[in-house]
Amino acid sequence: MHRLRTCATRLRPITASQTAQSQQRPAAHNRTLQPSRRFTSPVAAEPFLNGTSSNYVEEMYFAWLENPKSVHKSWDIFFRNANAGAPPGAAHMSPPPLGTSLASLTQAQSLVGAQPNVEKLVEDHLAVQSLIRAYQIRGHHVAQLDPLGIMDADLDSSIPSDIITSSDKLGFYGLDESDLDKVFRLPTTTFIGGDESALPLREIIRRLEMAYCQNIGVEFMFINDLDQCQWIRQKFEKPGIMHFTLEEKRTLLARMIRSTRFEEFLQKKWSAEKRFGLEGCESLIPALKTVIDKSSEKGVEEVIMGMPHRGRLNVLANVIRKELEQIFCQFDSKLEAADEGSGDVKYHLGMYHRRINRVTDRNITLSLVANPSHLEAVNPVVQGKTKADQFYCGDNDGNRVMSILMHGDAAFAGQGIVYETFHLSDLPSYSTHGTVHIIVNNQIGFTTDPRMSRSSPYPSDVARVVNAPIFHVNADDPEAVMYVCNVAAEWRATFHKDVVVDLVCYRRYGHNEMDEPMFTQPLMYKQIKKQKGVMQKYGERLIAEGSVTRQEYEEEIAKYDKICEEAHARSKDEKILHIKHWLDSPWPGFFTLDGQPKSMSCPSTGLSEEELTHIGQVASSVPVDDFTIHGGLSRILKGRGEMIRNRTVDWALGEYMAFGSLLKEGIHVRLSGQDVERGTFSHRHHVLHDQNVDKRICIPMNHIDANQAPYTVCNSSLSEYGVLGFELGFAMASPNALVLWEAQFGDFHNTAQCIIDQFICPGQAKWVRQNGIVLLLPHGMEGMGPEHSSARPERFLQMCNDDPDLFPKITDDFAVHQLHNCNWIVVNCSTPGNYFHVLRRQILMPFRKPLIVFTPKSLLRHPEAKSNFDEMISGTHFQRVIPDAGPAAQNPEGVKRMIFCTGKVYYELTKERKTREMEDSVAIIRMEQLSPFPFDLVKSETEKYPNADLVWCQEEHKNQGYYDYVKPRIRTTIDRVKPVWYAGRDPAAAPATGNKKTHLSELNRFLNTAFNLEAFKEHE
Ligand SMILES: Cc1ncc(C[n+]2csc(CCOP(=O)(O)OP(=O)(O)O)c2C)c(N)n1
Ligand SMILES: [Mg+2]
Repeated sequence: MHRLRTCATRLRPITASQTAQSQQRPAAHNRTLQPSRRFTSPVAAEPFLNGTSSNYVEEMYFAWLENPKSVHKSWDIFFRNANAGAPPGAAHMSPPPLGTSLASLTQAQSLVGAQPNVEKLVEDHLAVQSLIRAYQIRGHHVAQLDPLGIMDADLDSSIPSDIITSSDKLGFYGLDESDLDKVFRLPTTTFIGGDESALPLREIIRRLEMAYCQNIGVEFMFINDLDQCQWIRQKFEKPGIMHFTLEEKRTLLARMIRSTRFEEFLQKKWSAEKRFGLEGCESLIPALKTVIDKSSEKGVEEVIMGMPHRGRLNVLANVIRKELEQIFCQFDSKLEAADEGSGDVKYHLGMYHRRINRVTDRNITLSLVANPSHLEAVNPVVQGKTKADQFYCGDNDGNRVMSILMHGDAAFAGQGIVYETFHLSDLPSYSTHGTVHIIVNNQIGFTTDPRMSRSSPYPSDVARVVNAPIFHVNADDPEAVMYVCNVAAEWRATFHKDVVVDLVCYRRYGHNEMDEPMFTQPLMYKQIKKQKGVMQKYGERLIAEGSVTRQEYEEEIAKYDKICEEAHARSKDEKILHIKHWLDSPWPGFFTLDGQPKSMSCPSTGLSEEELTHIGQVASSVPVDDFTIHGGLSRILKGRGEMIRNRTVDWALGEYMAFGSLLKEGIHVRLSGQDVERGTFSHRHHVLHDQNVDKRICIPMNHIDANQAPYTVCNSSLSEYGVLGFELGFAMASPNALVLWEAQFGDFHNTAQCIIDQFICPGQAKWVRQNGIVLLLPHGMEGMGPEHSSARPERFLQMCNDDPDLFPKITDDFAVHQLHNCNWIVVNCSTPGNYFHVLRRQILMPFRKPLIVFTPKSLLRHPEAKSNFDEMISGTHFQRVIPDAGPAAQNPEGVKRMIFCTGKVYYELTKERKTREMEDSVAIIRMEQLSPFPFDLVKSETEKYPNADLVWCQEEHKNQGYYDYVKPRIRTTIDRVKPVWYAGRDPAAAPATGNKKTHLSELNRFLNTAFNLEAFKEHE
């Protein structure tokens, strides 16, 4: 309706003869054109000049303005009537429905002169335009997508009423069989005419069917961009567009042969092994290769892929070109692993390979990212790695590096991470400038029918949220598959946006080869048993059309079978599995040739006084001219300046010093997460906003040194699973970057639990791949209630691999060795200086480990939580344990109690100790690094105070926090000669009380216990 009015008003002002009165008429009357035909379908209920046809009418109108003879006479009359002041509802009148009064008919006739057929002509043209549009929107619903011919890919067997499947359906448009041979002018929103601007209706319908209702179903009309829609239309509508050269057909057949015979070879040799075969979707291999060939032709040099189990071995063999013997030897159970790693090769390990693309003769690097069995979890990781590779090679538009993601139909529809990843696709700091998605849509998920596993018509509907075009294709038509894959790659190269290829196929066997599919899908599998394989069908088709001879076809098969046999023979010689050959992201130059760290020491993480001062000055200034910052921020920067002059730092400055110095040393720093630019707690302010100029920003961190590495700080979408996965992928690409993800509050990390459990914690053990990602998790009991209190230290600590019962051998380089052997590092720093050191250590260490940091909230502004430059200058280090430095340490023999603690509670403890005047009798020792556990330092501390009992104090509840982790380790350290008493909150289900008063009384209670030297006497 809105479009109609716009169109009608546009028609009017151009008319010179128009009267003022007629210009005002639209407001006075309801001038909407009413359709006089009545249909039941909602589409038909649209008015005559709806959004669909107004383009066409406008086009006609402008042509008529230039030359009234250039348009059909009917349009000439229509526009003359409109310009003469006929209201839009009357300039053209449709033939009246039955029962309309003669009077209205007479009125209509008087407006158009004595040419009643003209109205029919106009109406018929509009009807044809609607019909064309109906095919563009809904043609895919009737496309022949299912190779088995039993399912409807959209889960709906009904045929849209505006798609012409028989001539009686023409009535929907007010047309009939007699109109089929009439010639109609084609609107500019279609390309079916080729060089013709008009076609007979019969031919129009035929061409629409060819374009939209064969083995390809194109879903794109939801895209809001006209150019993009036009681009797709011309790719599918132009007559004869799906033409392949002989060479292309033969290559396609050869690829189909490799894909098919590879699976058959495995089936023959290892019939009792699970391999999640690709049978039923062998087209995946030529599909992928087509996307890669076309992208390589367009300039892409690196493709990063992520995929699930199905067809993985085939992709490794035939797309990435992993040596076949390396794959076959995985089936040998006697194989030994030469290096660490759980040998989780076949379905999970990644791969990296650089080779020449034979079609384009250009170099191409292909990698497949290692993935857990958690379906779709790898998606954001692939995107992050792709973004990093683009970033490091200065590929700002994704012209050189791209990603391809493969999916199963059930997982794509069911897993929320798919949606989260799509939502990163167009964000400046997360976009990889278009991903090609390929769904292996075998119309089943394990044993579940799609009608029970998704509520959307297609598995691909989630992609519509980002306006990605979706090409459904019958995977038993290899040429159609190749065609859409070419278009998908071209789409990405042209628009740098995501695109989906939905390969509608079937699964010849069960979920794996051991599984009986007939239990649950009897009819489907009866049909599958009858189904001829796609290689055979395509081979026969090419033989029939004379593109290959039968002999050539058979020779090609024999050739590949021989390659497999020979590789199999060679694979028997492989005795040792080098998991390191299965790395998706090698870090050249970072390790020795045997993959070991180049040293086993970590230099000082301190900085010179000048560097500290310089970075501090940048942090407290606005390094660009004419930039107005907020008054509140001016005060903050002034305060920072003051601190720097006093040689001190607070939390934000400590972080600044770490980031700034690493940047200066050429290390890229990337901080990502929700609202990280300012900081959730408004303490960071890494991005300054000009208060007078919209969107003008300044990032002082990028003004530290002329030769510094760039700093990326980016507010993320409101996602944890997606964004953490992305940053993990980013960190995977290079060891020379500090990549940090900050949770808004630490408790939100559990939304990304899958990334933590499946990738971060065990990544190195499973996939021999190190990763130095940093998680910043705001944590602490501030009386704010159960939400936002706990980052769940207990969970991270429970997953640490250090043995609680074994006291390790203490050597000079114990601390580095321990770091080298751990699966991740968990710290809770109590000072900005120590936070600064631990961040710098992350990069100065000769290897990479994930770092989990419980970060404070109230300490961000705590007057005592400051560090002096002396704690940060050259020669200083991260302190794993901060011993007591007060009166207790001066006279350790007299100390009655040692309190071990970590993080913020330290400040509550020291305050209480002071109030109680117990500084001589109680030593408070901070454990800054919880894991790997500082056995050596805990030992020396406990030995220092021989007469003291030993308490672990935490503000968290007893079943949470650190107690369960530290207690057995402290006991092991002291040979179990003393108990480790507990002072803290009682066990609880929720992480914190919601009542401020209860919070404080709990605090008082446990501080009481901590300082009551008699508290544990009765238990002794
Ligand atoms: C997150 C997650 N949940 C459940 C599973 C168990 N699972 C493995 S395969 C599978 C079915 C997958 O179906 P689909 O995505 O259609 O892939 P297909 O096996 O059909 O190729 C399921 C449920 C899993 N691997 N990951
Ligand atoms: Mg499936």
